[in-house]
Amino acid sequence: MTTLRSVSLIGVPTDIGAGERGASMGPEALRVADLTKALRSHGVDVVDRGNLSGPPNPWLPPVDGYRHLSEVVAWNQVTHDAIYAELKAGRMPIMLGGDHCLGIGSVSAVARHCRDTGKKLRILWLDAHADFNTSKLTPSGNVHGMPVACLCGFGPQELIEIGGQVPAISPKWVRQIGIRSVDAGEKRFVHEQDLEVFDMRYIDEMGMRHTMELALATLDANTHLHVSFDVDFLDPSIAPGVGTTVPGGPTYREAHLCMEMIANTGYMGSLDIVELNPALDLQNRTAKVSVDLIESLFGKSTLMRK
Ligand code: 5AB
Ligand code: MN
Ligand code: MN
Ligand code: MN
Repeated sequence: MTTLRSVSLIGVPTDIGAGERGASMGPEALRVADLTKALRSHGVDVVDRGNLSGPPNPWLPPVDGYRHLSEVVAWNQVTHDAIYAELKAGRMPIMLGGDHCLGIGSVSAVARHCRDTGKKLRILWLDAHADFNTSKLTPSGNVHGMPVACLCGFGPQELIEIGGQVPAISPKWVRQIGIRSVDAGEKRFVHEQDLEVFDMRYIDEMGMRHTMELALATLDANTHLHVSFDVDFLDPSIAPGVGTTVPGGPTYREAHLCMEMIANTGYMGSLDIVELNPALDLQNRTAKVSVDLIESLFGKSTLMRK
């Protein structure tokens, strides 16, 4: 396995792009659920860099299709800078969100690092939602519903240029898994841009194993694999602590297999854990299940595997 075994945890305590308050407490909930200890138990060298800081959430209505745009830009800028610095230092960044608008800063930093090093980028977007809205399409104005579109160059200039090149990524590099809630206009745009989506219908029919085989196909030793794990990917029965629950998500077993198959590639180079909302959780259950799944991402398995 070539997975980097030196990890830096970066907390980004904000809910600036969300439609519900509370994701700002996500980083601390993951720490309370003993993320560092869990990773160390798998031989990972872990440094917790603490939390980034940025503007408070003014909790205002959207303006021209975006809620809190200038604050969203500020948080994503510091996120980009921190993640880019870790990658440059040869460490694997794990971003502890925070809401999913932070995927803009995180993935644009990873894309920049891939340009620097001549690596191919593959992004796994584990989510109930496609996060492919624009200011014209969004039903909410919440930027956590827009990061994939922004990364592909569809969004406000100050947000799409954070990684230094527009677009930061191509839709061809993205595989979305677990999708089961896409808005009407967003749906058309997903098709127009030809995003590769393994929705729940696909997973129901073909199974998680086949889904992951396809999502992880054509990777090679020169690939940087980024995993953007929106905790609402999981079925709400095992992950109630999220602001935007959608029934009918992957079960505990399916999610485990998904993570194990990612681990087996050995190519994961960066990870986001986002949208965990402790204010809606039950005794930190969602943080605990997230830590459990992250352990699988780092190679936890019952038996030795060939
Ligand atoms: B998440 C919705 N599509 O745009 C919108 O949790 C929800 O990062 C977005 O995936 C959910 O407001 C964003 C209705
Ligand atoms: Mn999301
Ligand atoms: Mn989501
Ligand atoms: Mn959400």
